[in-house]
Amino acid sequence: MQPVQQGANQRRFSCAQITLQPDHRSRLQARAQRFAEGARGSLVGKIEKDGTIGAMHNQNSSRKGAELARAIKARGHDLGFSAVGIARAQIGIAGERLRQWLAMGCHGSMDYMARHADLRCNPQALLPGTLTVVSAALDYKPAAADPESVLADGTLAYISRYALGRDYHKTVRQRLQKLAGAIEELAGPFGYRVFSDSAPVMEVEFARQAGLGWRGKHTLLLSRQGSWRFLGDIYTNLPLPPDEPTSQHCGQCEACLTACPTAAITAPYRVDARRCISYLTIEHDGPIPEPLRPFIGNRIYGCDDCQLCCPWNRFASLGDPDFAPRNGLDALPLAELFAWQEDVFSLRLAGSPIRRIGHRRWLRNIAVALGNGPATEESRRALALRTDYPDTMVREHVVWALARLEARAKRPT
Ligand code: B12
Ligand code: SF4
Ligand code: SF4
Repeated sequence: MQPVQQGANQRRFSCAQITLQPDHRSRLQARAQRFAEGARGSLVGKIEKDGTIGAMHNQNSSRKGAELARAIKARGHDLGFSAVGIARAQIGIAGERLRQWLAMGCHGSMDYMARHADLRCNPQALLPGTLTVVSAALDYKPAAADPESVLADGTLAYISRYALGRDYHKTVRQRLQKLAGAIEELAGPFGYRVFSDSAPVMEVEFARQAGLGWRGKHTLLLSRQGSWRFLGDIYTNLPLPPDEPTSQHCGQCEACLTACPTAAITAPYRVDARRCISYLTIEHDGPIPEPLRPFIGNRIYGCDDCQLCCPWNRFASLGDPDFAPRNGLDALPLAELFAWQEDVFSLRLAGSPIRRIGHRRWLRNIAVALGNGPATEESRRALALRTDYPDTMVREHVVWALARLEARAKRPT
């Protein structure tokens, strides 16, 4: 959900390496290999000339690799990750599918998805020497107001479950950094970099390959413990043995396709971001297309409908306490949130992922939700106070919302 950011939390591989020439790259790969071999005796892994990863050779190395992998998973669980698995740093057919998705324009205005497609498809281009991906999941289901009740009350704001508490980018990466530290204790110095929605990495695909779950028809990673999980990865030069992917358990179910308010899941395993409320309210910077506005309801930041309806989420556990709702964000009146001035917005949402969208998109989204809600005096008054707001886009949404409320008020009951 984020444009590329080069994190500072990498060791031994510097950001500059991303643009290195091939001869430098091969020297680095050789160095990465020496790290891996030196640190763990006879463990061996090899990047072939075409970028594919060679198999590990001797039995001794397989046994040591398996022991290390087990220890990494145990440390991951100690750190609060609900699942940790290992994948080879190769994305396979997912690369082709990503390109098809881009060719269809499904990324909308998320230019970074197209710009960094090559890096996303090729872990070794993002971080030379990468052999293995340690994929981890952190649960976020919060103890919050009942989502269905909030969605059904047009005077309240619905905020995605994932955004009610602390910004997960920070939590997940900090946790992965600790896991990397634990791996260093186990294996000695090694090359790595941690990511969680912070760079062009195919996080769902690696989680799937690493056996953390299967891909739901809504495209998210799904497991027997549901999908309320953030994902993160450690790219590493350690040649660890990959896990087996799990089998698919969506069966004949298509509940998420039916539940999606804007029909954004245009086929199983395909989300057209241009129609997705998550994209429209978070990623997209311009006006929200008018035909889609009525379907947004009171969702002012992201959307959970394709997960709320998923039968597997009945088995989800409560998530990490970092993601517990802050400032009552799970059920606040729209009119109250719409009245926040920019300084209040910044203050109340410090440390929240919501702050990333800025005050302007916040007002745009709430205007749409007020326009979709009941035509109360309170909502009309709240909108009327913003009719001379300096930003044209916000004003246009306010005018649209007032017209909707006017039309609704006139309609015979
Ligand atoms: C771009 C993006 C978005 C975009 C596009 C979503 C999308 N489905 O592509 C938008 C803004 C819409 C979005 C929304 C959300 N996102 Co988002 N998003 C990302 C991001 C940055 C990249 C995803 C990506 O690569 N998309 C490109 C397309 C091509 O990939 P894809 O849809 O997954 O398509 C693949 C498959 O469908 C497959 N495929 C195609 N055909 C077929 C056929 C078969 C048979 C099979 C098996 C597979 C298959 O091929 C494609 C390539 O592998 C990731 C973080 C990351 N770096 O990976 C987070 C991420 C996927 N998002 C996440 C979350 C939480 C969400 C939301 C739930 C947030 C919210 N509540 O509002 C929604 C859910 C919407 C949805 N149903 O996807 C989490 C998901 C965690 C999980 N359990 O999987 C991630 C992993 C972030 C994180 N670090 O935790 N997101
Ligand atoms: S997040 Fe909402 S709009 Fe996007 S695909 Fe899921 S249900 Fe549809
Ligand atoms: S709602 Fe059904 S089809 Fe969609 S992800 Fe869940 S189990 Fe799969």
